[in-house]
Amino acid sequence: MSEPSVNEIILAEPRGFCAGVDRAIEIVERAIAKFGAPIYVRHEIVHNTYVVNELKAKGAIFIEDLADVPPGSTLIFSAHGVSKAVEAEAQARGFDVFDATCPLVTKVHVEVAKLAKEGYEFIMIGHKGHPEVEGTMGQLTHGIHLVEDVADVAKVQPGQTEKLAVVTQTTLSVDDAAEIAAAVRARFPKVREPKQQDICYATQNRQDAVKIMSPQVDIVIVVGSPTSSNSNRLRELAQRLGTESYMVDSADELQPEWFEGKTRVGLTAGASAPEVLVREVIDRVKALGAVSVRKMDGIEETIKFPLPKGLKLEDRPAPGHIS
Ligand code: 0CJ
Ligand code: F3S
Repeated sequence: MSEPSVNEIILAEPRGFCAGVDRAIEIVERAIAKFGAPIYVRHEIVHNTYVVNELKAKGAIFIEDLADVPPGSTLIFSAHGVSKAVEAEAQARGFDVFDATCPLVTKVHVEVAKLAKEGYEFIMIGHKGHPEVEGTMGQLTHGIHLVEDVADVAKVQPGQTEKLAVVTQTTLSVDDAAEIAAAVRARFPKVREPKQQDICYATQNRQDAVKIMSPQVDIVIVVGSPTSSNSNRLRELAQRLGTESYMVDSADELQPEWFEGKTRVGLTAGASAPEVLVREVIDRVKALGAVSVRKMDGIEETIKFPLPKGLKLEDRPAPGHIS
């Protein structure tokens, strides 16, 4: 067995937290600061073990079923969004609700509601069972059909084909989604597509960075949790580009044998993975011999989303509201 030979770490740019994740975490932290613990959160606020554990320690309680939330509680919806049914149940139970749904997911929800009123049915491209897909599909009671891959496009059976629109999950593989959308277009030539794709800027930018980085390195490490769609897509992309690639939830998961015979290590992080974990991975890879850390050139992200009303340290909103 050869000795680890790592020499350089190349950091993808951009990587890690996006504006929607920053906002979602800040909503939970501000709610705890303003109203006191416990604050209930429906689903992991973002798909990251470290973030969730930190917020648990501060007083957040993560639940899936609203029946587990005591009456009179403050409840936060995760960044992935919720269905109309979940929204209605939260209102019926009288919780103080703060909505941490990423505004770019809400934009998709709004588009679905608007076109549905005009008589459209939808083909949704996404991963079955993912909370964002459940939330977006759950904007309607019927007329929204999920396709996960090109094979599904041949099988989907909309009620009509005159008014059909495509929507997607925000965190898909850009290339896979384009291929599936092309298959939808081929089968339903009149299909309406979003003016701007639903895949968000953060997903696009992190995948673009991996495309530039992968050919320059011998191994790619992605920091992200197993449940994180966008993080999984980064690992998969590097692997497809021919670079051995691993995803780790923390530095402890790094295996020294991965680095044997590798000189340059590419490092990136999903949109829900904090920079502190990237720093820990850097330290661990340095211990394997890396002497330099180089940041790639890349797009600078300046987008920032406003917080919901009622969390700007003003008056407490009335019970039963959704902000
Ligand atoms: O769905 C979203 C609005 C993305 C949230 C941030 O990433 P993450 O890892 O929590 O969620 P995905 O599984 O959707 O990537
Ligand atoms: Fe929003 Fe995209 Fe981040 S949808 S939460 S900006 S990954």
